[in-house]
Amino acid sequence: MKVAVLSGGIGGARFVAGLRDALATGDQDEAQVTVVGNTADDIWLFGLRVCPDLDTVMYTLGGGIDPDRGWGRRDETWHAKEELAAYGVEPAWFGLGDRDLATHLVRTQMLGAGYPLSEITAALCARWDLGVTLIPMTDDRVETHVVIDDAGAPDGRRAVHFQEYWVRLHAPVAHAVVPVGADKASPGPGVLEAIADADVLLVSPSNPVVSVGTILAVPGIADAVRSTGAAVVGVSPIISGSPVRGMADRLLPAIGVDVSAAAVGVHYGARSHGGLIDGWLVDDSDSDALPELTDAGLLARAVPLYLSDRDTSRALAAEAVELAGSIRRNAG
Ligand code: FO1
Repeated sequence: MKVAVLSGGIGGARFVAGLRDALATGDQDEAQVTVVGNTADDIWLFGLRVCPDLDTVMYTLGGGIDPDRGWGRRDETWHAKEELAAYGVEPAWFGLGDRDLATHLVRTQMLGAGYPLSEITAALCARWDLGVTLIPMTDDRVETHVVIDDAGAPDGRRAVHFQEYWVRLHAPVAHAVVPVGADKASPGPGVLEAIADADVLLVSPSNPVVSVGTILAVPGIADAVRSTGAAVVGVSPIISGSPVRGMADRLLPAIGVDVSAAAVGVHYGARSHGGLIDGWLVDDSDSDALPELTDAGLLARAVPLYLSDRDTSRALAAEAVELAGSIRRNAG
């Protein structure tokens, strides 16, 4: 069985880890999982190219992630960061650990040698033995910028890079989210094929605006999702009106979507109504949303959605695969 997943960082990575566990214990033939990773969070820091969502998936699946932070490396030290701060070099607000720096040094060196991000990602992942294939959504530059209030600016607003918005500014009110460069980007190698050839396409519980939204903003990818023969199942990133983690509650209003499991499902839309998904999983606590989702043409189920550990991640992934299976059976 071929499974493709659209994933951002922490939540998506944990979901994919659960999926790998769920498929390993199932009686399916050897399942192949391809993760299309968001690259719009990527940033140049100290001359190094940092790809937070790709690295979070790579470290999480490879066992190198710091389990408490959910990002960066376990057993990390921060000597380089301390030395940079001692030199007064900015930005001091982004935590680059010593082990993590090696990843960015390899990536930057390979970029300088002319390798595309897709080949660099494959080279980095070879060390980690993920059990899934991780490919960037595009090899081209796409960077999410967020428009926020700025009393000092002429029109009272300014755009900041997503990492500054999230890590330094702690997600203030957002007026717009702009994936800079998306309109000129092409899907990365293997992306359209992974989506088209999949039996199951899963939209992970990542941020619908700056993770899934940015993947879908790369021209061609949303159309590939609409036309794939796969059963497409999404997992709500919102439980009882709040994001499981991160800042989706700050960014959804910027695109006019309410902060609820139902609103995000309707935002993605049922493929039978011209949208992007067939099935939608919400948390048990949001089961009152099921009628609205059904009316919108979605095959919706309420299941335990909170990813607290490997068992809950595996159980959630198994529910998503099961719903996809029933969609495929119904489709005949
Ligand atoms: N998130 C933080 O809240 N603070 C940090 O200092 C930080 C550093 C960092 C370094 C490498 C990396 O791969 C991720 C890092 N993140 C940090 C998380 C990152 O901002 C998010 O994972 C994504 O960009 C949003 O999902």
